[in-house]
Amino acid sequence: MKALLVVDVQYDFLPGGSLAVPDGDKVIPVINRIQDKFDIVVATQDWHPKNHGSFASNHQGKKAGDFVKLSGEDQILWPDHCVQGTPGAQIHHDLKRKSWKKVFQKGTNPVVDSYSGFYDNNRGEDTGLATYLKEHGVEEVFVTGLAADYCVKFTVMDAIKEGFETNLVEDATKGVNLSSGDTERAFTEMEKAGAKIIDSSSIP
Ligand code: VGL
Ligand code: ZN
Repeated sequence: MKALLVVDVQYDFLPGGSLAVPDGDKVIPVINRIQDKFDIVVATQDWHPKNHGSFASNHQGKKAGDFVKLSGEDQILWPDHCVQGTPGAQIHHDLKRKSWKKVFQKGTNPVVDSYSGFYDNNRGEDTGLATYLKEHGVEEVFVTGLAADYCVKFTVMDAIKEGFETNLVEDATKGVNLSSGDTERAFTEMEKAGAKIIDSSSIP
């Protein structure tokens, strides 16, 4: 069984959003075009409480891009984004969601960030995604969505660790590129870890 994972295609990560990924909206038609090719489609949703420790606004004198220690780990600070229940946290309405089986929310613990759709950054909390996919007989995953250099990369890395044959659909992801070249470096890292980087046109 093959599953398509749609990572964090939410208004705050799209042009006009608070943590906009340049050209992030370009992934939407690609995802819509390929999703019928999969046995299962699931999505992730960044879903933070307002007091989340990854928000610069929750640290006196800090701004987005600065670092703090959060539960003992280095944490880069972001603008407020994907606050539970706000319009920016919604998944973009142009995505065709009728066949989606489940949306896995992450980032709900205020003291730990959670880039991966599987586990939080300390690997303490589990969203249930790995168990869900295994229970449904999934052996191979195709990862799409935002952002290539954060949540998509971490999701790909955990998918590999969980034993899934893992593909990154290159034309269905875009990166934030806080530092120029971050997305290219993320692609190299994912490939080295064992992911296959593919174009959507090669999906049978
Ligand atoms: C993401 C930064 C903070 C992402 C989520 O979806 O890539 N990036 N939270
Ligand atoms: Zn976030």
